[in-house]
Amino acid sequence: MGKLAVLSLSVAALAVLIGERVITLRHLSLYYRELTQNYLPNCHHIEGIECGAEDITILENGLAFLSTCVKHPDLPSYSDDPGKIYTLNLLDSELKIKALNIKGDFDKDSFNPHGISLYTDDKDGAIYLFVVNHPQGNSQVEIFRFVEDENALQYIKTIKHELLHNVNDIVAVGTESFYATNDHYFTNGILKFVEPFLSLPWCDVVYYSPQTVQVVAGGFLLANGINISTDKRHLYVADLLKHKIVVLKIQKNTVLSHVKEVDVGSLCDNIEVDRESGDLWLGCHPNGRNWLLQDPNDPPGSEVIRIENILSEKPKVTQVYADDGSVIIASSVATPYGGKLLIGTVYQKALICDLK
Ligand SMILES: [Ca+2]
Ligand SMILES: [Ca+2]
Repeated sequence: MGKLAVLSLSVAALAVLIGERVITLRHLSLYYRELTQNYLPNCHHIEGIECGAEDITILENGLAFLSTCVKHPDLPSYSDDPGKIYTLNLLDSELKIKALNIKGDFDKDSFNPHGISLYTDDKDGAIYLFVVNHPQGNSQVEIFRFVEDENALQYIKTIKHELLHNVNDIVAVGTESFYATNDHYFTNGILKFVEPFLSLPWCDVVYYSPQTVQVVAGGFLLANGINISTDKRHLYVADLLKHKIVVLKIQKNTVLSHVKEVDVGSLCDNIEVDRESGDLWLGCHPNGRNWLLQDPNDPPGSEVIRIENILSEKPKVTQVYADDGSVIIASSVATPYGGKLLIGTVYQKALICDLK
């Protein structure tokens, strides 16, 4: 075969590959999905949140913790300040955020908080906040103890490990142990782009304890939010690009079995679990086109999805809220408390609404 023929065949094969990839990626990113507004009553922005509250979680007593101002080179940033953790008392009608003062030998200037998880120690009632942190673009997990009467966090320790290379979210299961999602396999910038381009299902879930660190689940296209059932027997993992919530049964800390996957029809980010009903609440990105283009005149929208009876044969998946980005951009978490719904975003505002 002549050189020209080989070249022509190679170009044709590459064109077919790229064409196939473009079609697949448009499907995975919900590129053409149109959103119909679905509003809740009495929605207000939370005053003082202007650069995102990527993850939010709430204590039983109504005190919400907000992880704010995460920065990533591919995302808009509305502030040059380092990230902060705020509390918000949902039982207080003023709804004023308060920054948590961090005590101890901790570098606040490079704090870049992402996913968070609270853990209450049954032995002494101490409350721990686990925070995914990306100082200088790295990935590590910080453990703090919450000092309620000072509205402060006492820094305890930083956990770094080669398996915790692209951590997005965590769920704490002990005072020093947790499950974490990695949202990429590669750490190199170009390979990080190639990975979703080729739809490589290489993201995983890692279990960490001081004694054991290991990958306990894999095969995710983009593992994002993670949380645990109220009886602590099941893990829920959002595979954002598969539009699914994956349910895993915890046999032992390091042995998980795959139970099922529930379709959500959206690019879901963090997962919160209602401690009374066990329902899952998901902050989702309804359309990847707007997410990729980041056009200020047509910004990414927001969507909140609830899953009831996830372990039953017929889980009920309901869209609770949807907005085209005119009220709130790029929702990443939603969590209910006392008839209200608190919605956080990756890099913009936070919203509170009545659920009825
Ligand atoms: Ca979380
Ligand atoms: Ca997330």
